[in-house]
Amino acid sequence: MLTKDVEEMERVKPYGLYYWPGIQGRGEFIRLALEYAGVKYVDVARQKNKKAGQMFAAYLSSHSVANPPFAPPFLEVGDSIIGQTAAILLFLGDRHGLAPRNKMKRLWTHQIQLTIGDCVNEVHDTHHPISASLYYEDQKLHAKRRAKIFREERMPKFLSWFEQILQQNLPRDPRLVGRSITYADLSLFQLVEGLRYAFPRAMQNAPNSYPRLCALHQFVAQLPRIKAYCASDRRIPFNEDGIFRHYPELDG
Ligand SMILES: N[C@@H](CCC(=O)N[C@@H](CS)C(=O)NCC(=O)O)C(=O)O
Repeated sequence: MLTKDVEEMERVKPYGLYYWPGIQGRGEFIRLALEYAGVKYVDVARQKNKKAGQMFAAYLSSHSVANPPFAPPFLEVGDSIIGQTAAILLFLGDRHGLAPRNKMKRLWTHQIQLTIGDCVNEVHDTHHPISASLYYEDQKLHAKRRAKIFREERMPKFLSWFEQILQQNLPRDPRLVGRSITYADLSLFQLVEGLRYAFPRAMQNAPNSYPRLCALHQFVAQLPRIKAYCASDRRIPFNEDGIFRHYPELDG
């Protein structure tokens, strides 16, 4: 699609974000980017009208939709639909100054986002290690085992990598790529928020172990638009239906 076409569509209708209405989940990475960019959007499934729910279902099941998304979140841009969190952010980053102009740096930002997504998948699997279609109660034993390995091996591996790339980019300012804020910084903020909610004990020592990561979290939390968003009722509180769930038995 030509940039001019996208601009024209945005003028006519705001972005439509499609995501489950009761949780932050993966939709939150998109909400944070839209909120920080100050872009108009409709959180479609949270609108109190029947049509919104019907449209959500239609996009996921209709054979008449071109490029149908496999799963939410997906973003409606004019007559087009973009699925996959990292692809949506790639699009928004380019369109709203949330990514570097340099092609290789844009690709690097995308790689970081994909790695954040990998970590999010592993967080999800701590409470649903066998299948997302089974209740947590039916996979509690495996969840305990999986969560221990996540807390002790995987989480430190991911967080050390983020700490290292923050140090390599700018030793003083907490930014992942270049000097300006990118969507990856916003997403990393959300990952830290989620990990602190889900694993407060395991994250207790994070400020000592990952000082740059925690500085980035603090820095993003203080950005006026993010601060205002987090204090608003547009921000859904963490809960035990989402990806980041606090089950004390999984926190060691
Ligand atoms: N890789 C996709 C994952 C999408 C995904 O797993 N979405 C969840 C909600 S967070 C879902 O509803 N999945 C339904 C399914 O996989 O059948 C992304 O990052 O957007």
